[in-house]
Amino acid sequence: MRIPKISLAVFGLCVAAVFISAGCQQANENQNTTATSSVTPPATQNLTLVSRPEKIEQMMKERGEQDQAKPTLRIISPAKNATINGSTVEVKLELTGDLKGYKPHKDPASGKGNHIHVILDNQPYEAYYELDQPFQLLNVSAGDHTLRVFPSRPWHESFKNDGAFQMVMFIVKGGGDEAKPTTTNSGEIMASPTKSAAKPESSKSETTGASPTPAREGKDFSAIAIATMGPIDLAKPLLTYSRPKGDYSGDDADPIMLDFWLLNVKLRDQGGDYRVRYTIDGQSGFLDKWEPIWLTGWTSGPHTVKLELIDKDGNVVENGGYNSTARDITVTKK
Ligand SMILES: [Cu+2]
Repeated sequence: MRIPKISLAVFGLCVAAVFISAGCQQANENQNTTATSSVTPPATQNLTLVSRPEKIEQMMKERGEQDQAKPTLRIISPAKNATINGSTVEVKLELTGDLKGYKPHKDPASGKGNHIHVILDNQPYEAYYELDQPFQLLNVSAGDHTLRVFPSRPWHESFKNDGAFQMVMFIVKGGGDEAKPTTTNSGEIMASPTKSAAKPESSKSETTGASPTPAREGKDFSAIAIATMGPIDLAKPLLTYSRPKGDYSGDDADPIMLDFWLLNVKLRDQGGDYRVRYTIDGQSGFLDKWEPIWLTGWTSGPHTVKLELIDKDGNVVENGGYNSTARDITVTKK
């Protein structure tokens, strides 16, 4: 079967690795590749790699130098290995480094702006926009936790310079009601109940502005995820899933960006052995460059996106279970 565009089925083949590693933006124009049948039934969805969207290129120009910034974060609270009594965890961050005008802030009119991605354990991130205002995690469950933070742009692409990413582990004594979700002080859900309870209704993510009710963001399989998670080894390779997450509609649904953070990892294009495997609705491809990709051609409805850090032997790199992360997203086409 001849197909004019790169399909997800093709991503699963080794040829995909060659042109993706060579730079997907340039290479995908003239690639006609023969797809063979696989175990998975043919997907009606035909995802194609596209270059950085023009509207983002335009935003970058308007932002001046700030996309060349090297923001560095420090987690002031919770302190490293802190023991917190009660279920409220205060998150305090200090942003320094070569900022070139980069400042987290949500524009009230557009609902967008620079922000920090804050990840509790291996849950989808929540956005922290105003660093001088409190950001609290409420109803955090008892036990060991990990907090990861890194600066992001209005279109959710992370800064990838040294020092941008920070992580601490902390312990909660006492803890909250495990039948209720962990939320931020503004009501966004950070983690679903670890004991079964009613699922909150899906709503808008911060992509589309302020949401009156907490966003679901695919956080309802956290009980399973937490059960299999171990401690992170800070010296070992670590992949942090960032995007996509939540609900996408209209212009935001085409294309959709995949983005992630790598710690202690060199991918192939930097002379390393590692690769990032992405699997969308069961169909896989490999990334050999640490940069976001944009995929177009999503069908309306729910999708599962998994990102995994893969070693030279093709295995997921073990680090507390954190190097294989799946998220449910929902796409609503116009
Ligand atoms: Cu974001």
